Amino acid sequence: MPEENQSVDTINNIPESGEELLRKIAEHPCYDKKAQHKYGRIHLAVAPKCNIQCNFCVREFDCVNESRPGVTSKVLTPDEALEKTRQIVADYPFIKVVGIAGPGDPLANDATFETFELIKNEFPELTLCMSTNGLLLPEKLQDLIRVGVSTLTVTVNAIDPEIQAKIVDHIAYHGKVYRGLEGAKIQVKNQLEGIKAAVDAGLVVKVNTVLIPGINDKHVIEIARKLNELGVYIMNVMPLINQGAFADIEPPTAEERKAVQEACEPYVMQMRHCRQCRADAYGLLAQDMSQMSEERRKLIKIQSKGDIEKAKEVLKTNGKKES
Ligand code: CLF
Ligand code: SF4
Repeated sequence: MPEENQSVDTINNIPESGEELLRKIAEHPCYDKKAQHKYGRIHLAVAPKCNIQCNFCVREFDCVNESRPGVTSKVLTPDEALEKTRQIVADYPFIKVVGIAGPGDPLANDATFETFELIKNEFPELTLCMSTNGLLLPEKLQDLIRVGVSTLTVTVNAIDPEIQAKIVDHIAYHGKVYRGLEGAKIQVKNQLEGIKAAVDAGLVVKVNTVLIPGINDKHVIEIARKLNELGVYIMNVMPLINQGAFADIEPPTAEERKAVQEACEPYVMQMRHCRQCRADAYGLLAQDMSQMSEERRKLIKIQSKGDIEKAKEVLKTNGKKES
């Protein structure tokens, strides 16, 4: 079994490829393990509301399905998010991906679409990325395509509604609250339909699965088989961080998680370098600059600018040699 997920140049199952999509994947730090040391992402925390209640979620913190549990990101308006993007992309040109990953569910917040539209108009070359619990995916997919999202993460913790009902307490859907199995059936159906439609539309889909011992650990392999059928590009098996109603469940060990990833690998490529970022993280995955001192950030800024100057010099010299 390979130790780490493959890189874009060894993968052929890109749905609706094309040069532009290949470039986006090769520059996406979450989708291509080789890109993680070269390219960064900025997360814009514009989406505070959520429409479901996972049993491991404590609402005052960021969404646990994509972000690091136990941290709270400051919510921005779409205009503030655009301004932040302007500043950060100018200072750190290695940032190629703009993601919205919470603090709640991005599809449950109109600000998500407004923000993507602002970013797409000003920075058409950046990759737009989003993560969701998938409940609203079938009905919002066209809007996501319209605003230019090309890489999408859906959290799928179970495809069997009986298991899903143990993980999500209730959902709020079209003005009504559905509990237990009833809610789980709606969510699983929408997640799977939404993923299929997203893949068919040419988005590159990643699935996050929170590994919860005693609840879905034996079931994750069935999820992986289904993802293969649906054409999902990559799967990220994340360890449970026990909080909320699941505070008493022991999280999986590193070995247990590795064994699950190896069992899933034949069906869908595995992501093994996730950092469980904050909903307001930016920089390289291993170097969240939202948590750095001003001095350290300045140093990275100088280095990035220096790299650009050096690259320009090289290009000039090469040009002279050729002429
Ligand atoms: Fe952000 Fe997520 Fe897009 Fe990456 S993060 S929305 S796919 S740009 Fe990446 Fe962070 Fe892991 Fe997410 S390391 S938590 S997988
Ligand atoms: Fe919490 Fe995220 Fe689940 Fe919503 S989808 S309840 S924010 S973990």
